[in-house]
Amino acid sequence: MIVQAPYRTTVTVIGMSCEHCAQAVTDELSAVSGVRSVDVTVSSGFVTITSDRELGASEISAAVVEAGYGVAD
Ligand SMILES: [Cu+2]
Repeated sequence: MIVQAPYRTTVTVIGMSCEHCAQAVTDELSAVSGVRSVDVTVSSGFVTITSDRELGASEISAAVVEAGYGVAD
């Protein structure tokens, strides 16, 4: 068995204004394979994703867009 420390990725999401937005982003990112948990701060837009594997910028962006928001460069 290989035990690996989880990866943590932080992105800034644009356009969230309330807890419903945060939930939508959390739900979409949680559906990405390997994602363990998602922590969203609506006021700053900071989203920290904890995952079992290294996540690609494009798949994170795709999930955020699917939720209806965008990722800051
Ligand atoms: Cu909202």
